[in-house]
Amino acid sequence: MVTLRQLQVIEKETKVVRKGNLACPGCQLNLSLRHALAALENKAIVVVPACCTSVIQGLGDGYGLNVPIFNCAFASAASVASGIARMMKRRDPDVTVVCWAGDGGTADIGLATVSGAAERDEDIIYIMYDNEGYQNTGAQKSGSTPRGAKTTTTVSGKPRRKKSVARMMIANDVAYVATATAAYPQDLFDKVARAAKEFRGHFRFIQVFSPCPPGWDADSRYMVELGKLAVQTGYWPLYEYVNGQFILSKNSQKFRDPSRRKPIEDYVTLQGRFKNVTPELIEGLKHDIEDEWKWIELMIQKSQM
Ligand SMILES: Cc1ncc(C[n+]2csc(CCOP(=O)(O)OP(=O)(O)O)c2C)c(N)n1
Ligand code: SF4
Ligand SMILES: [Mg+2]
Repeated sequence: MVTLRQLQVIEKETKVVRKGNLACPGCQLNLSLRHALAALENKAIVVVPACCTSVIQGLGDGYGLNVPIFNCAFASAASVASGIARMMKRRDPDVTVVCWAGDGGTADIGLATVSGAAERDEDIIYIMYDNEGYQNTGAQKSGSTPRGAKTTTTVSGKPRRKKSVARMMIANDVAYVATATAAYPQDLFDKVARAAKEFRGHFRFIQVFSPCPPGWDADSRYMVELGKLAVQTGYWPLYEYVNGQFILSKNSQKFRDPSRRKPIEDYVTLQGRFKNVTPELIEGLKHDIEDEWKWIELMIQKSQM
């Protein structure tokens, strides 16, 4: 695993994400971008549909990100990235083509093209940063919003569970699938580096949990803590799916034992989006976490067969 010191040096050298860009204070998408793109050694082309990243990148020639960026319409992102990857294979095969899209752009609006690119095994890394809502347009619900969370379109709390795109990708049996979060930067960096180096030539999917202060009605000072609590409560398990094998990541291993998980209340009480929602919804959220871990146990068992 990369050390924190090494990561700091790499980020300083690559300078992929510039300081003073347009991200809100505490934005974990901004940190996710920094740690993930640093792993690509300035050899990436990034395809970005409409989302907060297209604001962070800046206007005109861009000043927030130091990478070539192609902005495209929402639903086309994975197709556009596929086309660029096929062209780059001839022109400069060292370049990694990344599709960097939000959860709304991935779980909902762009799902058809993501699914198509996965099935065709296109040579791209698809990174879905997951801030659990359409945050750029004022915190509407997305398919990836969790049960219980209030958004401007679910004012009493979302009544249904979060859609898992990572699980859909595993069901598609793509070469590399992982979950990550900026709160564990070394793990995030290593997963992107691994996807880029070991699985070049194939479709790779990484879902990066990215807390968002305004969208979650939470204080920016708690953002890294929320990323850690998401892992420590079992809400956001970190894993990889590699060549058909499911691997629970080091930072999530001890939470296989439910008694070692922190209570979900520690996580939800730091966020206004879960305030004053019914106890049934919070119970439902706990049930969703248990259900996710039952699936993880099945995946581990299957991998050991
Ligand atoms: C086809 C289309 N529909 C709607 C919009 C308006 N729009 C721009 S950004 C955005 C939110 C995107 O949400 P997500 O993909 O989760 O990214 P986030 O804003 O959370 O970073 C929406 C709905 C658009 N630009 N194009
Ligand atoms: S709205 Fe959320 S995701 Fe978007 S820039 Fe602000 S903190 Fe980041
Ligand atoms: Mg979003």
